[in-house]
Amino acid sequence: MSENIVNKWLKGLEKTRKVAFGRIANFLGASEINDETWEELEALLIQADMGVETTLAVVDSVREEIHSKGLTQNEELVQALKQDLSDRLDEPKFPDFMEKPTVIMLVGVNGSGKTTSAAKLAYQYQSQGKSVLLVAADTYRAAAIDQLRIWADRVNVPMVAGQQGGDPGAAAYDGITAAVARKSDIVIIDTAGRLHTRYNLMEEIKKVERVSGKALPGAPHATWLVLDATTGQNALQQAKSFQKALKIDGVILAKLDSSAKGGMAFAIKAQLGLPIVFAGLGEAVEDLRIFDRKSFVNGIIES
Ligand SMILES: Nc1nc2c(ncn2[C@@H]2O[C@H](COP(=O)(O)OP(=O)(O)O)[C@@H](O)[C@H]2O)c(=O)[nH]1
Ligand SMILES: [Mg+2]
Repeated sequence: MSENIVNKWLKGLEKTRKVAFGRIANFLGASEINDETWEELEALLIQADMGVETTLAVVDSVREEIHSKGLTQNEELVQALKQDLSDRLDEPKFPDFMEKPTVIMLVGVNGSGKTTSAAKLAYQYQSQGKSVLLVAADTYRAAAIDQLRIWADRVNVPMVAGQQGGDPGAAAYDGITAAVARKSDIVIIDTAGRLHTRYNLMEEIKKVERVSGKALPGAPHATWLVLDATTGQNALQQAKSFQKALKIDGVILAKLDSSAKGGMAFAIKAQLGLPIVFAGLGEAVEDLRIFDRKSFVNGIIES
């Protein structure tokens, strides 16, 4: 992996490392391994928004590893912890699809990072030599359509937008139909995160999902939930309600660079059973990266 990418992860995870996990390396480096070590480790992992269940499992398994191997050096503890944490996350894999066009739908609450991530994804797939079409299905606010248009122009990708105030399902339908006609490889649908009070967000998004399948059987081929990493454990509650309504295939963890709560990555896997496909490590278009567990763990724990 190039030094540039390693640095991006280190920089992007600076807050999580400094506020939470960094202190783990510090106190491990300073003390003998004893009962207090485990209690302190437990407290720090919970503060890092890892979730209680995952924290207890991590502490138990690292303690077991240390005892069974008779490890006494703190450096060995750090390595055992890193290995355990890494094993709890999925192997990185660029999400490639066979279907043409492949329809990817992004969902999530308002402000989580959907529109920005849609543009960054367009950039990623385009960099892989794929032709991409962006669809603005957040039709409730003119500003939402304009925001995606600015990004589409910036990454030089065509965009299909619904009518402002129109039906988001119709926007998805038109977008997919246009992509079929243009022989695009990838369609990325940006959806709304908050709707006018008389609509129900989940019902509306379910409709976008259903209508996509009418435009192209099998679509959407992937539905990714965009979560704001700064919201920590709260994001998991949101995720559960999206999972109840839709078939979610993975998570885009946006704003990791603004967050000190990166520990939630472990809770996403453990509590939701979802892989993290991409991570947002900054605001620039190239700052969306495949979620790489090794870089992630090295980024949160200094050694
Ligand atoms: N630092 C940082 N900011 C992000 C990231 N992703 C999104 N944002 C910012 O979060 C805000 C909301 O993003 P937006 O895409 O409009 O969210 P949406 O309402 O879900 O569409 C914007 O100001 C984005 O620039 C990220 O990975 N890092
Ligand atoms: Mg948006």
